This record gives sequence, structure tokens and C-alpha cells, in this order.
Amino acid sequence: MGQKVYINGEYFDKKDAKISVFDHGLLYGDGVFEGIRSYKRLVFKLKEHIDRLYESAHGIMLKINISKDEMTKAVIDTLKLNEMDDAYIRLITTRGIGDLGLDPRKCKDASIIIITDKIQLYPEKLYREGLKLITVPTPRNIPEALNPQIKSMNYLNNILAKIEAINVGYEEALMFTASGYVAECTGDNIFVVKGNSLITPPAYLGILKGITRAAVMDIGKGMGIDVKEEVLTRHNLYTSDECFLTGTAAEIVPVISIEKRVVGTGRPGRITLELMKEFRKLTKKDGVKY
Ligand code: PXG
Repeated sequence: MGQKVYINGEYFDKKDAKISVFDHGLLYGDGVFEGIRSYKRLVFKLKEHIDRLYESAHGIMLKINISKDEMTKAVIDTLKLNEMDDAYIRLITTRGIGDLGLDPRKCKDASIIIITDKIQLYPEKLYREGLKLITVPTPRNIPEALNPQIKSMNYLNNILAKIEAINVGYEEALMFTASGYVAECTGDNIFVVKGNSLITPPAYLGILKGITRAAVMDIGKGMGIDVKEEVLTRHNLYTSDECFLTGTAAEIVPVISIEKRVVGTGRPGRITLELMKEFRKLTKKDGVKY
């Protein structure tokens, strides 16, 4: 049996898994989504992802016509059906089918799509040797216009930043807020270590409140580290002892330089490595079984 995709309560073969060109998700990026991972048949932080999806949806007044419990069951059922042990789950809710006007009232039912796919892992080398970051000119969306806490289907802000990094030979971009404070990367949150403190920018600056970010903050606290959400400047980055990124796909990636300025020793830091170890342990034991 080939891969099956869930669309509005039905399962379709991958080649038949299609949505209408009148879906406002396509026409306007009008929708919200989640990227979730499962490890050896344990879905990591499923409740947190479902909660964030419904919160994002609420933020754009998109009514999802199934309950959180039903959504959770749909995710689990899709994983079971596809017999996926380790999966990358893309959960999408769009405004649904309307006409060519942007009026959301024309869309009667939100569309729900669940794709369970193989996770594309980053090369092991990246975790051993660390990532080189570049800062980019495009600022993160200003929260007063479109709050990055809404995980919306329009990722052009992040894609523009990614293009800027790629164009100058880097894999990942560090974005700043419009006021010039450290925000986040294109699909990952950022942390720095300074002494015994672990610091990450506060969500109110206009970043996605990452679920991996929250898990890492918890692990850090458990390790007796002073975990803080603080506004960070370029100077704080350059003078940090360690730096790393967090995200569902990336997990924890050490950063060894920022625009050719070496961070710490230029090698993944001690606390970063410890957090990576603890995080991997957590993914093996913490999760919703299927
Ligand atoms: N910031 C942004 C802008 C994100 O999109 C994160 C931080 C990390 O959040 P979580 O909850 O995953 O710890 C994300 C989420 C990809 C990809 O293909 C990455 C994300 C989402 C979708 C796709 O790289 N990152």
C-alpha cells in the first residue's frame, strides 16, 4: 500500500491527494499549519502542536469543524494507516473553498489535510561540527501586522530570508525584528549560552513560540541552568559562549559562527551538547503512543 493522505476525513493515495484551486489556502495563504514529528511510534508533544494549531486558527478566525480530540485521533489514525515508525507530520487547516474574492465568509468549511511523510534528517556532520549562520536584511514580520505566533500558511517572509542566505553561500539565515533585535531563523528558534545562563528572545518581539524551544527551556531548568527570555542584540550574539537553534525538524543544531565571527570556541559548546543529549532522551520516552 502506498502513502495515504488525509483530506477532510477521507484517505487518498498520494497521487490523488489534491485540493481545489479555489481553496483560499492556495489563493491567499489563508490557513495555518503544524509540523510534528514522531519517534519510534511516539508522537512528540502532540498536545502542544494541536493546541498551537487551534490557537493559530482562532487568531485568524478560522473555525476548525472537528474537535481537538478528533484532530488528535485523525493524526494517530493516519500514522497507523501508513505504518510510519518515524515520521514528519504536516497538519494543515485552510480557510477552504471560496471564490476569487478574499472574503473569508465565502468559504463554508475549513479544509483539513494530514500528510505523514519520512523525515528528511539534516546531515550528522551538522550536529557534530555545527552550523554557520548569516544575518539577513529582511526583518521578521512585524507582530503588529501579522504576528509570527500565528503559524500561517504564508511563509514568504521566511523564504525571502532563506533566499538571502543561500545567495551568499549560507544554509540558514538569522532574522532580526524591524527594530533590530535578534528574532529567529527561517524555521528555527535561537538560543545563546552566556556563563550559566541560557537566553532566548521573548515571543512578544515577534517570533514563533517554538515547541522545541519550550522543551529545551524545560530541560535547561532541570539541569540547573538559569533560563531566561531576554531581548538580544547583535552584540549579545557575538559575545556569547555558545549558540544553537531549535525546531521540530532540526531538533537542536549547534551554531559555530555568525557572519564569520566565531562563537565561543568555534566548536559545539558543552551546554549545547548536554542539551542535545537530554533532548534525544526525551524524544525516546515522551510522546503519544500509536
Ligand atoms: N520558528 C519558525 C519561523 C518556524 O517555522 C520554529 C521556529 C520552530 O518551532 P517548533 O515548534 O517546530 O519547535 C518553526 C517551525 C521546515 C519547517 O521544513 C520548519 C518549521 C516548520 C515547518 C517546516 O524546515 N519550523
